[in-house]
Amino acid sequence: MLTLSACTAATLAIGDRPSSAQTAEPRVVAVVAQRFAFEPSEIEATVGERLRLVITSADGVHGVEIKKLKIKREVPRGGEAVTIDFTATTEGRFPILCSEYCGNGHSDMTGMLIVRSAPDATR
Ligand SMILES: [Cu+2]
Repeated sequence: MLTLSACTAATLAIGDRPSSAQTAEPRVVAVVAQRFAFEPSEIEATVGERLRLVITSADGVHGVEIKKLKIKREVPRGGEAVTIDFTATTEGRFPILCSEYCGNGHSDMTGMLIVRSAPDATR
């Protein structure tokens, strides 16, 4: 009887330990779109990392487009958040564009997603 309860306790202790590596939530990056910039304008990630962009507009309608990742979403006026989940699978630099015409500076409204290779130390 004593042996059994000790064993159960040990099992529970291991089970309670969070396995952060496998069940990690995506890293949340809050992005504000406004005429005529994204803030932050650069988003850094490592290959394999899950990201959740939570994008709000500080003024009118904007859009978020990352062509190479086939991401294109409208960001409505009024501050309603648009959530985009994705995994950074490829190393490189991915331009972020505003996909909704928002005024004279629209074409200057760009950002950059920078995906770096994962350091060996984390493997
Ligand atoms: Cu815009």
